[in-house]
Amino acid sequence: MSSDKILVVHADGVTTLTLNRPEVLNAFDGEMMHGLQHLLREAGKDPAVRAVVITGSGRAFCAGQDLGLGGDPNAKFELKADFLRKGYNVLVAQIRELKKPVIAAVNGVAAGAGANLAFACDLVLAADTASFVQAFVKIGLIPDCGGTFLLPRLVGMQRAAGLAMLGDKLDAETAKQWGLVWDVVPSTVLAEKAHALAARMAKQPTKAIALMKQAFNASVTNDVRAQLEMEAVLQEQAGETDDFHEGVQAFLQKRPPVFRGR
Ligand code: T3D
Repeated sequence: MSSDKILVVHADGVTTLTLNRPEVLNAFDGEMMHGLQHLLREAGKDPAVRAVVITGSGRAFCAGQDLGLGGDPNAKFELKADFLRKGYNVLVAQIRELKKPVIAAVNGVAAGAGANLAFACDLVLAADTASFVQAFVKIGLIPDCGGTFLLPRLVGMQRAAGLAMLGDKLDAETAKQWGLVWDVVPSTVLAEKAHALAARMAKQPTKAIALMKQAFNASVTNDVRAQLEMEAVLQEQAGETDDFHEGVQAFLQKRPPVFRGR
């Protein structure tokens, strides 16, 4: 599937997916949604891809769902549960379960599902000009795209409630202080820094990173004993990888490891 609504670049083991509907601040229509799902599936299958970056073109990261489909300001927006089941729910599960790191490079405003798409990623790198808005309340909706799951876990219930129920814009620095963002960089160098971060992660032991994601995902419902047991099982799997062998050899030989993601 190819579409100019998502630009794709492969370099240094990194696939960069750029949401490309700048005229509507990269809001999702059906084609962009299914295109992103398809490209994430492809990235998952390709062993040469060891990290993924999601970013936006123009001045926004993503303004969530396209509210203007059809262009008729009087049109009634029909909203059914299946829309989320087949759309954002699939997307969030794909990102959380992708056996590779996913970095959101948030280049501007991230609103509604666009904000929660970023928070679903493993690391969020934000431009100093970026902002985050749980815009749902302004149109009578609840946070979706994983927002009601992710926000309380990332920032605690008070801040999650404030963000969701007031819908105010949060600037990038505050988002970092609150734990929503890994780092904030000048907007002029965001793309370069995001690529460097992803390229670094693409050289990490990819299978171990996949197992970390599995363990982190499970930790939100496991008790400590279940989580300890999971660590034992997953560590055995990590121990069976070539990269573990390489890591130990490199340590003993006092040289940097060369991980191949196997
Ligand atoms: O079934 C379901 O659909 C459920 C799924 C829901 C998921 C959701 O994401 S719901 C939330 C949807 N998103 C929003 O409510 C955000 C709407 N946008 C805004 O609040 C503001 O645009 C921003 C805060 C993001 C940015 O504000 P600002 O002042 O920087 O830009 P602007 O002037 O509002 O927008 C620029 C253009 O983008 C404008 O078009 P124009 O006038 O230049 O022709 C605006 O209409 C368009 N745009 C922005 N967001 C959307 C959009 N067009 C369609 N859909 C959008 N979401």
